[in-house]
Amino acid sequence: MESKQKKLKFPNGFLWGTATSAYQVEGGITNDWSEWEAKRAKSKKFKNKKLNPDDYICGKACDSYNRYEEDFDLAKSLNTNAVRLGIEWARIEPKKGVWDVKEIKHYAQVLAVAKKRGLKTVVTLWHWTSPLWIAKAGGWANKETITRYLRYVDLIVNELGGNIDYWVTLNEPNLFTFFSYITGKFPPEKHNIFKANKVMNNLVKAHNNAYDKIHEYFPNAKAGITGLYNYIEPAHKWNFVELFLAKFIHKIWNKNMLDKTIKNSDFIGCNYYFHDRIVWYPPFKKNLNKLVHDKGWEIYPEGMYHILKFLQKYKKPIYILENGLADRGDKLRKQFIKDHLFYVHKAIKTGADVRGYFHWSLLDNFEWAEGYAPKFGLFTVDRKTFERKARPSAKFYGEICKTNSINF
Ligand code: GCO
Repeated sequence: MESKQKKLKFPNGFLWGTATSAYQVEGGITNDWSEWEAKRAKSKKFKNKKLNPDDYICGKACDSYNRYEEDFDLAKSLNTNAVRLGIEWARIEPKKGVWDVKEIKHYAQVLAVAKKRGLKTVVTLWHWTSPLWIAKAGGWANKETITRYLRYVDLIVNELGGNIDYWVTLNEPNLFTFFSYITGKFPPEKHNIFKANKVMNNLVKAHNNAYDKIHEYFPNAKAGITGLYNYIEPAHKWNFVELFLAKFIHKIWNKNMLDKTIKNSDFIGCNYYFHDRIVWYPPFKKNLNKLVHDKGWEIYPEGMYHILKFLQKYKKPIYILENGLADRGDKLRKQFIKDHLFYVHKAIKTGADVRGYFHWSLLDNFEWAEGYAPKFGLFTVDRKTFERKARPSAKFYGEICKTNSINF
């Protein structure tokens, strides 16, 4: 068997990293989500389910606000050369027009420490959460939020820009809009397609303007959005209704935002998690689910290849800024990483300009509405002591990063 193994090399200078977001790991943040979680925990529906509120309230998260040095050391121990992390707007501007100097200094320190460790920094400026005052004023449905966001971006550019290598203006605008304004799973729990459309348009404008702002100060900056790209296909290739539906959903989900922002993007950030096999009858998605992880999502590495081939058409460098799975027992993670990277490599070999892979996530963290149950981390985090421990797959990923290759 051994002798049949092939070494698949990645391009020189490929970025290997891990990804987190501010709210999911830092702890101690007051924003629209923290308020929503507190309210939800008191609701009848929640109480009836007899769930433990502590599992659904972000609270101290992984305490990365205080433990970022340790976290960068963990990232380094995996031989990564880059790290994706977030800045929390609610910390920087807790009240309208009031900049928190202490927090700005904090992030300056965080970024300086990452750079000192030799890590390229990929920084997300907005990862779904907003300061309370923004949410109270209507959030992203209010076009004023664009101006306010741009003021925040302006501040970050001025104060922290020197240590930001890659700018991610927005994380997954598509999923945010869908869950917050259509299905109502996320705050502000709206079900309004018109509002959703407005929100999407405002996010597009916010990105396009933020891009210009970043480049005003740093003409050579690399800025983009990271989107959630699903591999969408008809369940039966000969079924025209399914074919049409799959195309339609692909257009709305994967294409629309990209088409409106690609001119103002130095790269495409790609988060890949999902395969959607479309059937013509509701609920429209019917996957074969031969292999699923703890969250019940299908593991479909081949979809990575199809998505990268789709993104290739936009002729921009691509960075995979998220890919991962919930796997408490760490039974599937190694194979998951290896298989997905096989398809990343295949896409590169056939012309896709993929320049980096960031595994979601460095740590077990707060998985939004699902709380702390899903375990996405290469490292576990003790919920009481915050002690971090490597899962076996961490070492495996570390070898890949070290050798810039996978054995297949
Ligand atoms: C997303 C978010 C992350 C999630 C991760 C796992 O892609 O949904 O960017 O915050 O935690 O994807 O679901």
